[in-house]
Amino acid sequence: MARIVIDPVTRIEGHLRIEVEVEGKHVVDAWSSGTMFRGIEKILRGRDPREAWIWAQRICGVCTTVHALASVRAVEDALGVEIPENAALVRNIIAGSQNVHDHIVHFYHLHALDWVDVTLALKADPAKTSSIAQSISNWPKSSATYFAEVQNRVKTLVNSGQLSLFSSGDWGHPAYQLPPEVNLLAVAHYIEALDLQREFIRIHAVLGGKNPHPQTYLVGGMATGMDGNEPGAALNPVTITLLSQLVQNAKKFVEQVYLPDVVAIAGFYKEWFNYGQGIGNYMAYGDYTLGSLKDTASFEFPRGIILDRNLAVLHPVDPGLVTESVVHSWYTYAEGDQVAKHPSQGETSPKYTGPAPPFQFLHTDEKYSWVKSPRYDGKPMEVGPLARTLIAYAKGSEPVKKIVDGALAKLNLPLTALFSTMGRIAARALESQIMVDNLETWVAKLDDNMAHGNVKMHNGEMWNPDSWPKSCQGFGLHEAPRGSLGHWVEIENKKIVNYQAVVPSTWNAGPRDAKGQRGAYEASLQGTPIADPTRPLEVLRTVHSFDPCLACAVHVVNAEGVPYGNDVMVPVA
Ligand code: NFE
Ligand code: MG
Repeated sequence: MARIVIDPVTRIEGHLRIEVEVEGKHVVDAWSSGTMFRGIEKILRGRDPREAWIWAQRICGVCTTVHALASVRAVEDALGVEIPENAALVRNIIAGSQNVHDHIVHFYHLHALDWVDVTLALKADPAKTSSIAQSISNWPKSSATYFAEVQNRVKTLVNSGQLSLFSSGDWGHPAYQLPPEVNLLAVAHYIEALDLQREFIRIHAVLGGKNPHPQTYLVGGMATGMDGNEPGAALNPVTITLLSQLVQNAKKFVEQVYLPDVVAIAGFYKEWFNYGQGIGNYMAYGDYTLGSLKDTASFEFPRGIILDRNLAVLHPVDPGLVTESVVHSWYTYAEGDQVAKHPSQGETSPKYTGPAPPFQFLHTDEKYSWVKSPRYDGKPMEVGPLARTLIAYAKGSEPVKKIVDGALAKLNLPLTALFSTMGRIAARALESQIMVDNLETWVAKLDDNMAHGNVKMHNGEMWNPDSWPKSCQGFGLHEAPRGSLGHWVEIENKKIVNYQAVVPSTWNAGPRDAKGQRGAYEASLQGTPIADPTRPLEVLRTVHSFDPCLACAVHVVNAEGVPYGNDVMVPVA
Protein backbone atom coordinates (compact mmCIF):
# COMPACT_ATOMS: atom_id res chain seq x y z
CA MET A 1 0.00 0.00 0.00
CA ALA A 2 1.40 3.40 -0.98
CA ARG A 3 0.07 6.86 -0.31
CA ILE A 4 0.29 9.40 -3.14
CA VAL A 5 -0.10 13.14 -2.60
CA ILE A 6 -1.20 15.55 -5.32
CA ASP A 7 -0.63 19.06 -4.02
CA PRO A 8 -1.41 21.47 -5.50
CA VAL A 9 -4.05 20.11 -7.85
CA THR A 10 -3.81 22.52 -10.80
CA ARG A 11 -6.26 23.61 -13.48
CA ILE A 12 -8.81 24.33 -10.78
CA GLU A 13 -9.69 27.47 -8.82
CA GLY A 14 -8.18 27.65 -5.31
CA HIS A 15 -5.96 25.28 -3.31
CA LEU A 16 -6.72 21.58 -3.20
CA ARG A 17 -4.67 18.65 -1.96
CA ILE A 18 -5.61 15.05 -2.64
CA GLU A 19 -4.08 12.10 -0.82
CA VAL A 20 -4.84 8.64 -2.15
CA GLU A 21 -3.95 5.17 -0.98
CA VAL A 22 -3.03 2.84 -3.79
CA GLU A 23 -3.00 -0.94 -3.67
CA GLY A 24 -1.74 -2.71 -6.78
CA LYS A 25 -3.00 -0.65 -9.68
CA HIS A 26 -6.04 0.99 -8.01
CA VAL A 27 -6.97 3.68 -5.53
CA VAL A 28 -8.49 2.12 -2.41
CA ASP A 29 -9.07 5.26 -0.35
CA ALA A 30 -8.86 9.03 -0.72
CA TRP A 31 -8.82 12.25 1.29
CA SER A 32 -9.68 15.69 -0.05
CA SER A 33 -8.22 18.76 1.67
CA GLY A 34 -8.84 22.45 1.05
CA THR A 35 -5.55 24.05 2.11
CA MET A 36 -6.33 27.75 2.30
CA PHE A 37 -8.44 29.71 4.74
CA ARG A 38 -10.20 32.95 3.70
CA GLY A 39 -12.99 34.45 5.85
CA ILE A 40 -15.65 36.19 3.82
CA GLU A 41 -18.42 35.03 6.13
CA LYS A 42 -16.72 36.90 8.98
CA ILE A 43 -16.09 39.97 6.79
CA LEU A 44 -19.83 40.23 6.17
CA ARG A 45 -20.73 40.63 9.83
CA GLY A 46 -21.72 44.12 10.88
CA ARG A 47 -22.39 45.27 7.32
CA ASP A 48 -25.50 46.72 5.71
CA PRO A 49 -27.42 43.78 4.21
CA ARG A 50 -28.06 45.81 1.04
CA GLU A 51 -24.33 45.62 0.23
CA ALA A 52 -23.84 41.97 1.23
CA TRP A 53 -23.89 40.79 -2.39
CA ILE A 54 -20.92 43.06 -3.29
CA TRP A 55 -18.73 41.36 -0.69
CA ALA A 56 -20.13 37.87 -1.09
CA GLN A 57 -19.57 37.98 -4.85
CA ARG A 58 -15.80 38.17 -4.13
CA ILE A 59 -15.88 34.64 -2.74
CA CYS A 60 -14.96 33.57 -6.25
CA GLY A 61 -13.87 34.91 -9.62
CA VAL A 62 -14.52 31.69 -11.53
CA CYS A 63 -18.15 31.19 -10.71
CA THR A 64 -18.35 34.94 -10.78
CA THR A 65 -21.75 36.43 -9.98
CA VAL A 66 -23.29 33.35 -8.37
CA HIS A 67 -22.56 34.55 -4.83
CA ALA A 68 -24.05 37.97 -5.59
CA LEU A 69 -27.20 36.22 -6.66
CA ALA A 70 -27.47 33.87 -3.69
CA SER A 71 -26.67 36.78 -1.38
CA VAL A 72 -29.20 39.22 -2.75
CA ARG A 73 -31.79 36.45 -2.66
CA ALA A 74 -31.00 35.71 0.99
CA VAL A 75 -31.53 39.35 1.96
CA GLU A 76 -34.71 39.57 -0.11
CA ASP A 77 -35.98 36.44 1.60
CA ALA A 78 -35.23 37.91 5.03
CA LEU A 79 -37.00 41.18 4.17
CA GLY A 80 -39.88 39.56 2.29
CA VAL A 81 -39.13 41.21 -1.06
CA GLU A 82 -40.16 39.88 -4.48
CA ILE A 83 -38.60 41.15 -7.69
CA PRO A 84 -40.18 42.22 -11.03
CA GLU A 85 -40.12 39.83 -13.98
CA ASN A 86 -37.52 41.90 -15.85
CA ALA A 87 -35.13 41.64 -12.92
CA ALA A 88 -35.66 37.87 -12.84
CA LEU A 89 -34.95 37.77 -16.58
CA VAL A 90 -31.75 39.80 -16.23
CA ARG A 91 -30.59 37.66 -13.29
CA ASN A 92 -31.38 34.48 -15.22
CA ILE A 93 -29.46 35.71 -18.27
CA ILE A 94 -26.45 36.74 -16.18
CA ALA A 95 -26.44 33.44 -14.28
CA GLY A 96 -27.28 31.31 -17.33
CA SER A 97 -24.49 32.85 -19.41
CA GLN A 98 -22.14 32.29 -16.46
CA ASN A 99 -23.15 28.65 -16.46
CA VAL A 100 -22.44 28.13 -20.17
CA HIS A 101 -19.18 30.14 -20.01
CA ASP A 102 -18.00 28.16 -17.02
CA HIS A 103 -18.78 24.79 -18.62
CA ILE A 104 -16.95 25.67 -21.86
CA VAL A 105 -13.90 26.97 -19.96
CA HIS A 106 -13.94 23.87 -17.79
CA PHE A 107 -14.10 21.36 -20.63
CA TYR A 108 -11.51 22.97 -22.90
CA HIS A 109 -9.20 24.89 -20.62
CA LEU A 110 -9.32 23.12 -17.29
CA HIS A 111 -10.12 19.49 -18.11
CA ALA A 112 -9.34 18.64 -21.75
CA LEU A 113 -5.61 18.17 -21.14
CA ASP A 114 -6.41 15.21 -18.87
CA TRP A 115 -7.73 13.45 -21.99
CA VAL A 116 -5.91 15.17 -24.85
CA ASP A 117 -2.17 14.75 -25.40
CA VAL A 118 -1.19 18.02 -27.06
CA THR A 119 2.18 16.69 -28.20
CA LEU A 120 0.46 13.90 -30.15
CA ALA A 121 -1.39 16.52 -32.19
CA LEU A 122 1.94 17.09 -33.94
CA LYS A 123 1.80 13.57 -35.36
CA ALA A 124 -1.70 14.05 -36.83
CA ASP A 125 -2.55 14.07 -40.51
CA PRO A 126 -4.54 17.33 -40.89
CA ALA A 127 -6.53 15.88 -43.81
CA LYS A 128 -7.72 13.02 -41.59
CA THR A 129 -8.57 15.45 -38.80
CA SER A 130 -10.60 17.38 -41.33
CA SER A 131 -12.65 14.33 -42.32
CA ILE A 132 -13.26 13.39 -38.68
CA ALA A 133 -14.38 16.97 -37.94
CA GLN A 134 -16.76 16.99 -40.92
CA SER A 135 -18.19 13.59 -39.98
CA ILE A 136 -19.26 14.76 -36.51
CA SER A 137 -20.31 18.37 -37.08
CA ASN A 138 -21.20 21.16 -39.54
CA TRP A 139 -18.84 23.56 -37.83
CA PRO A 140 -17.29 25.55 -40.68
CA LYS A 141 -13.70 25.66 -39.42
CA SER A 142 -12.89 22.14 -40.53
CA SER A 143 -10.64 22.19 -43.59
CA ALA A 144 -7.34 20.37 -43.82
CA THR A 145 -5.63 23.74 -44.33
CA TYR A 146 -7.13 25.04 -41.11
CA PHE A 147 -5.93 22.07 -39.07
CA ALA A 148 -2.49 22.27 -40.71
CA GLU A 149 -2.28 25.89 -39.58
CA VAL A 150 -3.23 24.92 -36.02
CA GLN A 151 -0.63 22.16 -36.10
CA ASN A 152 2.00 24.68 -37.21
CA ARG A 153 1.10 26.96 -34.33
CA VAL A 154 1.61 24.10 -31.88
CA LYS A 155 4.89 23.15 -33.62
CA THR A 156 6.20 26.70 -33.26
CA LEU A 157 5.28 26.63 -29.61
CA VAL A 158 6.98 23.28 -28.97
CA ASN A 159 10.11 24.26 -30.98
CA SER A 160 10.41 27.47 -28.98
CA GLY A 161 10.94 25.28 -25.90
CA GLN A 162 8.27 27.31 -24.13
CA LEU A 163 5.12 25.24 -24.02
CA SER A 164 3.36 28.12 -22.30
CA LEU A 165 -0.16 27.05 -21.45
CA PHE A 166 0.67 23.48 -22.43
CA SER A 167 3.70 23.15 -20.12
CA SER A 168 3.93 20.52 -17.36
CA GLY A 169 1.43 18.11 -18.86
CA ASP A 170 1.71 14.36 -18.42
CA TRP A 171 2.49 14.04 -22.14
CA GLY A 172 3.12 10.51 -23.30
CA HIS A 173 1.22 9.02 -20.31
CA PRO A 174 -0.15 5.53 -21.14
CA ALA A 175 -3.68 6.58 -20.11
CA TYR A 176 -3.99 8.91 -23.13
CA GLN A 177 -6.01 7.06 -25.75
CA LEU A 178 -6.99 9.49 -28.49
CA PRO A 179 -5.58 9.04 -31.98
CA PRO A 180 -3.31 11.93 -33.03
CA GLU A 181 -6.01 13.35 -35.35
CA VAL A 182 -8.55 13.71 -32.53
CA ASN A 183 -5.88 15.34 -30.36
CA LEU A 184 -5.35 17.91 -33.12
CA LEU A 185 -9.09 18.52 -33.38
CA ALA A 186 -9.31 19.10 -29.63
CA VAL A 187 -6.31 21.46 -29.62
CA ALA A 188 -7.89 23.52 -32.41
CA HIS A 189 -11.09 23.80 -30.40
CA TYR A 190 -9.17 24.59 -27.22
CA ILE A 191 -7.85 27.68 -29.02
CA GLU A 192 -11.22 28.57 -30.55
CA ALA A 193 -12.89 28.25 -27.15
CA LEU A 194 -10.52 30.89 -25.78
CA ASP A 195 -11.98 33.40 -28.24
CA LEU A 196 -15.55 32.22 -27.79
CA GLN A 197 -15.58 32.58 -24.00
CA ARG A 198 -14.04 36.06 -24.15
CA GLU A 199 -16.66 37.24 -26.62
CA PHE A 200 -19.66 35.49 -25.05
CA ILE A 201 -19.23 36.91 -21.56
CA ARG A 202 -19.76 40.43 -22.93
CA ILE A 203 -23.32 39.61 -21.89
CA HIS A 204 -22.20 40.42 -18.35
CA ALA A 205 -20.82 43.78 -19.47
CA VAL A 206 -24.14 44.67 -21.10
CA LEU A 207 -26.29 43.63 -18.16
CA GLY A 208 -23.97 44.14 -15.23
CA GLY A 209 -21.38 46.72 -16.32
CA LYS A 210 -18.45 44.27 -16.16
CA ASN A 211 -17.12 40.72 -15.84
CA PRO A 212 -16.12 39.25 -13.52
CA HIS A 213 -18.48 40.48 -10.83
CA PRO A 214 -21.36 42.32 -12.47
CA GLN A 215 -22.28 45.42 -10.52
CA THR A 216 -26.01 45.90 -11.05
CA TYR A 217 -27.66 43.86 -8.29
CA LEU A 218 -30.06 45.59 -5.93
CA VAL A 219 -32.09 44.17 -3.10
CA GLY A 220 -35.53 44.18 -4.78
CA GLY A 221 -34.37 43.91 -8.39
CA MET A 222 -31.62 45.06 -10.68
CA ALA A 223 -30.04 48.43 -11.54
CA THR A 224 -29.91 47.55 -15.24
CA GLY A 225 -31.59 50.43 -17.07
CA MET A 226 -34.18 49.35 -19.67
CA ASP A 227 -35.72 51.78 -22.14
CA GLY A 228 -36.66 51.10 -25.76
CA ASN A 229 -36.30 54.80 -26.65
CA GLU A 230 -33.10 55.55 -24.81
CA PRO A 231 -29.81 54.58 -26.52
CA GLY A 232 -28.01 55.28 -23.23
CA ALA A 233 -29.97 52.61 -21.34
CA ALA A 234 -28.13 49.33 -20.71
CA LEU A 235 -31.06 47.53 -22.34
CA ASN A 236 -32.26 49.12 -25.57
CA PRO A 237 -33.00 47.64 -29.01
CA VAL A 238 -29.32 47.73 -30.01
CA THR A 239 -28.02 45.94 -26.91
CA ILE A 240 -30.86 43.40 -27.04
CA THR A 241 -29.74 42.56 -30.57
CA LEU A 242 -26.17 42.20 -29.30
CA LEU A 243 -27.33 39.84 -26.52
CA SER A 244 -29.19 37.75 -29.09
CA GLN A 245 -26.13 37.53 -31.31
CA LEU A 246 -23.88 36.53 -28.43
CA VAL A 247 -26.35 33.83 -27.40
CA GLN A 248 -26.66 32.59 -31.01
CA ASN A 249 -22.86 32.35 -31.35
CA ALA A 250 -22.59 30.38 -28.14
CA LYS A 251 -25.48 28.15 -29.16
CA LYS A 252 -23.71 27.30 -32.42
CA PHE A 253 -20.48 26.59 -30.55
CA VAL A 254 -22.23 24.35 -28.02
CA GLU A 255 -24.15 22.44 -30.72
CA GLN A 256 -21.43 22.17 -33.32
CA VAL A 257 -18.23 22.05 -31.29
CA TYR A 258 -18.63 21.37 -27.56
CA LEU A 259 -21.26 18.59 -27.68
CA PRO A 260 -19.76 16.72 -30.68
CA ASP A 261 -16.29 16.97 -29.09
CA VAL A 262 -17.53 15.53 -25.80
CA VAL A 263 -19.28 12.66 -27.57
CA ALA A 264 -16.22 11.99 -29.79
CA ILE A 265 -13.73 12.07 -26.91
CA ALA A 266 -16.00 10.04 -24.63
CA GLY A 267 -16.18 7.39 -27.35
CA PHE A 268 -12.45 6.75 -26.94
CA TYR A 269 -12.68 6.64 -23.14
CA LYS A 270 -15.76 4.48 -22.58
CA GLU A 271 -14.25 2.77 -19.53
CA TRP A 272 -14.49 6.17 -17.80
CA PHE A 273 -18.25 5.67 -17.71
CA ASN A 274 -17.41 2.96 -15.13
CA TYR A 275 -15.01 4.91 -12.92
CA GLY A 276 -15.70 7.74 -10.50
CA GLN A 277 -19.23 6.73 -9.46
CA GLY A 278 -18.98 8.36 -6.05
CA ILE A 279 -21.65 8.66 -3.39
CA GLY A 280 -24.71 7.94 -5.53
CA ASN A 281 -26.83 10.61 -3.75
CA TYR A 282 -27.53 13.65 -5.90
CA MET A 283 -29.11 16.95 -4.87
CA ALA A 284 -30.28 20.06 -6.69
CA TYR A 285 -32.06 23.01 -5.07
CA GLY A 286 -33.31 23.85 -8.55
CA ASP A 287 -33.50 27.31 -10.08
CA TYR A 288 -34.48 29.56 -12.95
CA THR A 289 -38.00 30.93 -12.86
CA LEU A 290 -39.56 34.21 -13.94
CA GLY A 291 -41.92 34.12 -10.98
CA SER A 292 -41.43 33.82 -7.25
CA LEU A 293 -38.61 31.61 -5.96
CA LYS A 294 -41.16 30.22 -3.52
CA ASP A 295 -42.91 28.59 -6.50
CA THR A 296 -40.34 25.83 -6.82
CA ALA A 297 -42.61 23.92 -9.23
CA SER A 298 -41.99 26.64 -11.82
CA PHE A 299 -38.22 26.06 -11.90
CA GLU A 300 -36.68 25.29 -15.32
CA PHE A 301 -33.98 23.31 -13.49
CA PRO A 302 -36.03 21.19 -11.07
CA ARG A 303 -35.43 20.65 -7.38
CA GLY A 304 -34.96 17.18 -5.92
CA ILE A 305 -32.82 14.50 -4.40
CA ILE A 306 -31.89 11.08 -5.77
CA LEU A 307 -30.71 8.50 -3.25
CA ASP A 308 -28.55 5.46 -3.98
CA ARG A 309 -28.73 6.06 -7.75
CA ASN A 310 -32.45 5.22 -7.75
CA LEU A 311 -33.88 7.37 -10.54
CA ALA A 312 -37.38 5.99 -9.95
CA VAL A 313 -37.88 8.07 -6.80
CA LEU A 314 -37.31 11.80 -6.65
CA HIS A 315 -37.24 13.06 -3.05
CA PRO A 316 -38.16 16.62 -2.03
CA VAL A 317 -35.58 19.07 -0.69
CA ASP A 318 -36.09 20.86 2.63
CA PRO A 319 -33.34 23.48 3.09
CA GLY A 320 -33.96 23.14 6.83
CA LEU A 321 -32.23 19.75 6.72
CA VAL A 322 -28.84 21.09 5.52
CA THR A 323 -26.06 20.93 8.12
CA GLU A 324 -22.29 21.44 8.25
CA SER A 325 -19.92 19.36 10.34
CA VAL A 326 -16.35 20.29 11.34
CA VAL A 327 -15.26 17.03 12.84
CA HIS A 328 -12.55 16.72 10.14
CA SER A 329 -12.23 20.46 9.37
CA TRP A 330 -9.94 23.03 10.98
CA TYR A 331 -12.76 24.86 12.78
CA THR A 332 -14.32 24.67 16.20
CA TYR A 333 -17.97 24.90 17.20
CA ALA A 334 -18.96 26.46 20.54
CA GLU A 335 -21.17 23.44 21.29
CA GLY A 336 -18.36 20.98 20.47
CA ASP A 337 -17.07 19.73 17.17
CA GLN A 338 -19.26 16.64 17.06
CA VAL A 339 -22.46 18.59 16.40
CA ALA A 340 -23.73 19.24 12.90
CA LYS A 341 -25.09 22.80 12.60
CA HIS A 342 -27.73 24.24 10.32
CA PRO A 343 -26.25 27.22 8.43
CA SER A 344 -28.71 29.63 10.07
CA GLN A 345 -26.91 28.76 13.33
CA GLY A 346 -23.57 28.28 11.58
CA GLU A 347 -20.20 29.34 12.93
CA THR A 348 -16.85 30.19 11.29
CA SER A 349 -14.16 29.79 13.97
CA PRO A 350 -10.94 28.69 12.28
CA LYS A 351 -8.39 26.66 14.24
CA TYR A 352 -5.55 24.91 12.42
CA THR A 353 -4.52 21.69 14.11
CA GLY A 354 -2.80 19.99 11.20
CA PRO A 355 0.85 18.94 11.10
CA ALA A 356 3.55 21.61 11.30
CA PRO A 357 5.45 22.02 8.04
CA PRO A 358 7.33 20.43 6.52
CA PHE A 359 5.23 17.26 6.58
CA GLN A 360 4.62 14.31 4.33
CA PHE A 361 0.98 13.45 4.95
CA LEU A 362 -2.00 15.08 6.60
CA HIS A 363 -3.40 13.57 9.80
CA THR A 364 -6.37 12.18 7.97
CA ASP A 365 -7.75 10.44 11.07
CA GLU A 366 -8.17 13.87 12.64
CA LYS A 367 -8.90 17.23 11.06
CA TYR A 368 -7.47 17.61 7.57
CA SER A 369 -9.24 20.34 5.58
CA TRP A 370 -10.41 23.94 5.54
CA VAL A 371 -13.56 22.74 3.83
CA LYS A 372 -16.47 21.83 6.12
CA SER A 373 -18.64 18.75 5.55
CA PRO A 374 -22.15 19.66 4.44
CA ARG A 375 -24.78 16.97 4.75
CA TYR A 376 -28.48 16.75 3.87
CA ASP A 377 -30.51 14.95 6.52
CA GLY A 378 -27.19 13.47 7.63
CA LYS A 379 -26.32 12.16 4.17
CA PRO A 380 -23.49 13.22 1.87
CA MET A 381 -24.66 14.56 -1.51
CA GLU A 382 -23.05 15.12 -4.88
CA VAL A 383 -24.16 18.42 -6.41
CA GLY A 384 -23.53 19.88 -9.86
CA PRO A 385 -24.45 19.46 -13.51
CA LEU A 386 -24.71 15.67 -13.25
CA ALA A 387 -27.02 15.93 -10.23
CA ARG A 388 -29.16 18.49 -12.06
CA THR A 389 -29.31 16.41 -15.23
CA LEU A 390 -30.28 13.22 -13.38
CA ILE A 391 -32.91 15.04 -11.33
CA ALA A 392 -34.43 16.69 -14.43
CA TYR A 393 -34.39 13.29 -16.14
CA ALA A 394 -36.03 11.56 -13.17
CA LYS A 395 -38.66 14.30 -13.14
CA GLY A 396 -39.42 13.59 -16.79
CA SER A 397 -38.17 16.83 -18.33
CA GLU A 398 -38.71 16.34 -22.08
CA PRO A 399 -35.82 18.48 -23.36
CA VAL A 400 -33.42 16.85 -20.90
CA LYS A 401 -34.61 13.31 -21.73
CA LYS A 402 -34.29 14.00 -25.43
CA ILE A 403 -30.78 15.31 -25.25
CA VAL A 404 -29.53 12.75 -22.72
CA ASP A 405 -31.06 9.79 -24.60
CA GLY A 406 -29.66 11.16 -27.86
CA ALA A 407 -26.11 11.38 -26.52
CA LEU A 408 -26.29 7.94 -24.85
CA ALA A 409 -27.64 6.36 -28.04
CA LYS A 410 -24.70 7.75 -30.01
CA LEU A 411 -22.35 6.15 -27.50
CA ASN A 412 -24.44 2.98 -27.17
CA LEU A 413 -24.54 3.32 -23.38
CA PRO A 414 -27.26 2.81 -20.74
CA LEU A 415 -28.53 5.65 -18.55
CA THR A 416 -26.61 4.24 -15.59
CA ALA A 417 -23.35 5.09 -17.42
CA LEU A 418 -23.97 8.65 -16.30
CA PHE A 419 -23.05 7.72 -12.70
CA SER A 420 -19.38 8.26 -13.49
CA THR A 421 -16.45 10.55 -14.20
CA MET A 422 -17.38 10.79 -17.88
CA GLY A 423 -21.03 11.23 -16.89
CA ARG A 424 -20.13 14.48 -15.13
CA ILE A 425 -18.35 15.74 -18.24
CA ALA A 426 -21.23 14.79 -20.51
CA ALA A 427 -23.81 16.33 -18.16
CA ARG A 428 -22.02 19.69 -18.33
CA ALA A 429 -22.20 19.73 -22.13
CA LEU A 430 -25.82 18.59 -22.19
CA GLU A 431 -26.74 21.22 -19.64
CA SER A 432 -25.03 23.91 -21.75
CA GLN A 433 -27.31 22.96 -24.62
CA ILE A 434 -30.42 23.27 -22.43
CA MET A 435 -29.14 26.57 -21.05
CA VAL A 436 -28.42 28.25 -24.40
CA ASP A 437 -31.99 27.45 -25.41
CA ASN A 438 -33.23 29.06 -22.20
CA LEU A 439 -31.03 32.10 -22.78
CA GLU A 440 -32.58 32.55 -26.20
CA THR A 441 -36.08 32.50 -24.69
CA TRP A 442 -35.18 34.92 -21.89
CA VAL A 443 -33.59 37.48 -24.22
CA ALA A 444 -36.66 37.32 -26.50
CA LYS A 445 -38.91 37.85 -23.46
CA LEU A 446 -36.94 40.92 -22.38
CA ASP A 447 -37.29 42.28 -25.91
CA ASP A 448 -41.01 41.62 -25.83
CA ASN A 449 -41.45 43.30 -22.44
CA MET A 450 -39.57 46.33 -23.68
CA ALA A 451 -41.71 46.53 -26.82
CA HIS A 452 -44.81 46.54 -24.57
CA GLY A 453 -43.45 49.29 -22.35
CA ASN A 454 -42.93 46.92 -19.42
CA VAL A 455 -39.56 48.14 -18.21
CA LYS A 456 -39.91 47.78 -14.44
CA MET A 457 -36.64 46.47 -12.99
CA HIS A 458 -36.91 47.10 -9.27
CA ASN A 459 -39.34 46.98 -6.33
CA GLY A 460 -38.28 49.73 -4.00
CA GLU A 461 -40.70 49.33 -1.13
CA MET A 462 -38.25 47.69 1.30
CA TRP A 463 -35.30 49.87 0.35
CA ASN A 464 -35.58 52.04 3.45
CA PRO A 465 -34.09 50.17 6.46
CA ASP A 466 -36.59 51.90 8.77
CA SER A 467 -39.22 49.66 7.21
CA TRP A 468 -37.37 46.44 8.18
CA PRO A 469 -38.23 44.18 11.08
CA LYS A 470 -35.89 44.59 14.04
CA SER A 471 -34.55 41.13 13.43
CA CYS A 472 -35.03 38.64 10.61
CA GLN A 473 -33.40 35.69 8.91
CA GLY A 474 -33.38 34.51 5.32
CA PHE A 475 -31.68 32.28 2.84
CA GLY A 476 -30.95 32.44 -0.85
CA LEU A 477 -30.40 29.43 -3.08
CA HIS A 478 -28.99 29.16 -6.58
CA GLU A 479 -27.88 26.43 -8.95
CA ALA A 480 -24.34 27.67 -9.64
CA PRO A 481 -22.28 25.99 -12.41
CA ARG A 482 -20.80 23.52 -9.90
CA GLY A 483 -24.04 22.87 -8.09
CA SER A 484 -26.34 23.84 -5.26
CA LEU A 485 -25.36 27.02 -3.51
CA GLY A 486 -26.95 28.47 -0.37
CA HIS A 487 -26.37 31.66 1.59
CA TRP A 488 -27.97 32.18 5.01
CA VAL A 489 -28.22 35.65 6.56
CA GLU A 490 -29.35 36.94 9.94
CA ILE A 491 -30.15 40.65 10.25
CA GLU A 492 -30.53 42.58 13.48
CA ASN A 493 -30.94 46.34 13.88
CA LYS A 494 -30.30 46.86 10.14
CA LYS A 495 -26.97 45.02 10.24
CA ILE A 496 -25.81 41.50 9.38
CA VAL A 497 -25.12 39.56 12.56
CA ASN A 498 -24.44 36.17 11.00
CA TYR A 499 -23.71 35.02 7.47
CA GLN A 500 -23.03 31.51 6.22
CA ALA A 501 -22.39 30.19 2.73
CA VAL A 502 -22.64 26.50 1.92
CA VAL A 503 -21.22 26.17 -1.53
CA PRO A 504 -21.22 23.55 -4.32
CA SER A 505 -17.53 22.70 -3.94
CA THR A 506 -18.04 22.49 -0.17
CA TRP A 507 -20.55 19.71 -0.81
CA ASN A 508 -18.27 17.93 -3.27
CA ALA A 509 -14.77 18.61 -1.87
CA GLY A 510 -15.64 18.31 1.80
CA PRO A 511 -13.95 15.78 4.08
CA ARG A 512 -15.49 12.90 6.02
CA ASP A 513 -18.19 13.63 8.61
CA ALA A 514 -18.62 12.40 12.20
CA LYS A 515 -19.90 9.06 10.93
CA GLY A 516 -16.89 8.66 8.64
CA GLN A 517 -19.01 9.13 5.50
CA ARG A 518 -16.79 10.35 2.68
CA GLY A 519 -17.31 13.52 0.68
CA ALA A 520 -18.06 13.31 -3.05
CA TYR A 521 -14.45 13.60 -4.33
CA GLU A 522 -13.27 11.07 -1.77
CA ALA A 523 -15.96 8.55 -2.60
CA SER A 524 -15.56 8.95 -6.35
CA LEU A 525 -11.81 8.22 -6.27
CA GLN A 526 -12.21 4.70 -4.93
CA GLY A 527 -11.38 2.17 -7.62
CA THR A 528 -9.58 4.65 -9.87
CA PRO A 529 -6.98 2.82 -11.96
CA ILE A 530 -3.38 4.02 -11.65
CA ALA A 531 -1.05 3.10 -14.51
CA ASP A 532 1.94 5.00 -13.15
CA PRO A 533 2.03 5.97 -9.44
CA THR A 534 4.55 8.73 -10.17
CA ARG A 535 2.06 10.39 -12.53
CA PRO A 536 -1.48 9.85 -11.15
CA LEU A 537 -3.25 11.40 -14.16
CA GLU A 538 -6.28 9.20 -13.61
CA VAL A 539 -6.88 10.70 -10.16
CA LEU A 540 -6.88 14.15 -11.74
CA ARG A 541 -9.44 13.02 -14.29
CA THR A 542 -11.97 12.20 -11.64
CA VAL A 543 -11.20 15.16 -9.39
CA HIS A 544 -11.36 17.55 -12.36
CA SER A 545 -14.65 16.02 -13.49
CA PHE A 546 -16.22 17.95 -10.58
CA ASP A 547 -14.60 21.22 -11.75
CA PRO A 548 -13.24 21.99 -8.26
CA CYS A 549 -13.38 25.50 -6.90
CA LEU A 550 -11.66 25.67 -3.54
CA ALA A 551 -11.94 29.45 -3.31
CA CYS A 552 -15.66 28.91 -3.18
CA ALA A 553 -15.51 25.86 -0.98
CA VAL A 554 -13.54 27.55 1.80
CA HIS A 555 -14.49 31.16 1.07
CA VAL A 556 -12.27 31.99 3.83
CA VAL A 557 -6.74 34.19 2.73
CA ASN A 558 -3.74 33.29 4.50
CA ALA A 559 -3.01 36.36 6.60
CA GLU A 560 0.73 36.00 5.92
CA GLY A 561 0.12 36.01 2.19
CA VAL A 562 2.64 33.22 1.76
CA PRO A 563 2.51 31.28 -1.48
CA TYR A 564 0.77 27.98 -1.22
CA GLY A 565 2.23 24.48 -1.02
CA ASN A 566 3.12 21.78 1.48
CA ASP A 567 5.51 24.01 3.31
CA VAL A 568 3.04 26.80 3.93
CA MET A 569 0.24 25.03 5.73
CA VAL A 570 0.78 27.52 8.51
CA PRO A 571 -1.58 27.89 11.43
CA VAL A 572 -3.91 30.82 10.93
CA ALA A 573 -4.16 33.22 13.85
NI1 NFE B 1 -15.78 29.33 -7.27
FE1 NFE B 1 -18.64 28.18 -7.30
C1 NFE B 1 -19.63 27.47 -8.62
C2 NFE B 1 -20.04 28.53 -6.25
S1 NFE B 1 -18.27 26.43 -6.41
S2 NFE B 1 -16.79 28.15 -8.53
O1 NFE B 1 -20.11 27.02 -9.54
O2 NFE B 1 -20.86 28.76 -5.64
O3 NFE B 1 -18.24 25.63 -5.53
MG1 MG C 1 -19.38 28.38 4.66
